[in-house]
Amino acid sequence: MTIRFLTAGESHGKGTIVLIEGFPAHLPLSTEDVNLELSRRQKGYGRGGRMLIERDQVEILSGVRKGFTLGSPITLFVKNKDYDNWEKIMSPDPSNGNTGNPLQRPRPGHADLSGGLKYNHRDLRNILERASARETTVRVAAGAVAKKFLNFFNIVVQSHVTQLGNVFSKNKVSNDSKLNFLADKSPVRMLDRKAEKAAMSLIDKAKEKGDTLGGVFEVVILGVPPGLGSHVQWDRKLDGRLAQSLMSMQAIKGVEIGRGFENSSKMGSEVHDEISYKQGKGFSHLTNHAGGIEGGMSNGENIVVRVAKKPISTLRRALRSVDIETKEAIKAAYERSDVCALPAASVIGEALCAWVIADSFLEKMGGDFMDEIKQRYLQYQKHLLNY
Ligand code: EPS
Repeated sequence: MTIRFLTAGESHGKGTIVLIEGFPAHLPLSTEDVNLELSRRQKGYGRGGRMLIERDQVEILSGVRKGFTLGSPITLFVKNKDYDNWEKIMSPDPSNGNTGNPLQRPRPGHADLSGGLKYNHRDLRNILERASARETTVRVAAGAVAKKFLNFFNIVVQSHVTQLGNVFSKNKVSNDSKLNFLADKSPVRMLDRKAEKAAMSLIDKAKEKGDTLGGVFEVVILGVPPGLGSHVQWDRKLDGRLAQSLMSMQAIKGVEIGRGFENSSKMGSEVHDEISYKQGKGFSHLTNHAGGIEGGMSNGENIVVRVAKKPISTLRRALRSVDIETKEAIKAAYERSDVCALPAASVIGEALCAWVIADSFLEKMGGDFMDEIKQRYLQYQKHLLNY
């Protein structure tokens, strides 16, 4: 690991913050670069009342001077506008109002009960505030920095939704550099217009019923050189690192690289990507069923990762639960929620993948400032052609 980040913040607290460490110097970086990604995360059909309140904007607190990174830790802060409505309940200062009614009815599928048991909290708000997907705001901010870095080396991270509930997008995308341009135009990040319409009407139906939806999104990364990650040790494998990062996103229950699950029912001869060579271009594969990763290393093809998100666990038509104080069977708590946040998850997935690729790229190339890294990358590209 050459770069790392930590986030902090509660969903209805003052804001969320990310501390980024190890990023090289002389990378051009502006608040606009980050805000662009933050606004992409806020879009999507099926969001609830909260997104009408928030207008996420980053404040760069450290590590950037006059538009360039310094090589020192970068801190990015995003204010929660909703804090104004929650200040009394969430304030760190005990003399500034009381905590409101304790939340005692854990939601099935959320962190409420497990967290309450683990940390011995009797007000489950103390768990849900941090478990909330609001935290992904600053993961996307960190991802925006990684994306800016990768763009320097013509590595582009994009995504689209392939399935929402039981609606499947028929578009097969692997190497379209306009993928994000097209997906950004769709309220559900789908490229198949028929499926998009069906998905939106499914969201309407779920909303009417007080229910929620999940689905699958796909991240496609173009321009990754072979040799990122390593076969030699378990925690250096690129597929493992991508899966860990994506699985750490709220509500994610499945990750596959390439056609991971589909391939498992096929013969080896149908699955493995045959190798070819062209003078002046080097090695490549005739297909990309492996999703650009073999032996824990990028193989030079596009990296394709699919991610399954479960339906949101806060339901207006609440599910059965138990009051943690009275032990009575009772319906779970409900304040407000999104019906579907899959399009946002797709943008978050891009950010997480961008981070892992930037980390493994820096690990391979080394260097503390952009020109140094660029020189090393040029050298590596020469090596790949001469191999
Ligand atoms: C979330 C619950 C909702 C979502 C939130 C994640 O927030 P609230 O409880 O304030 O209505 O809107 O997502 C965001 C705030 C966001 O920025 O994405 C949850 O429980 O995970």
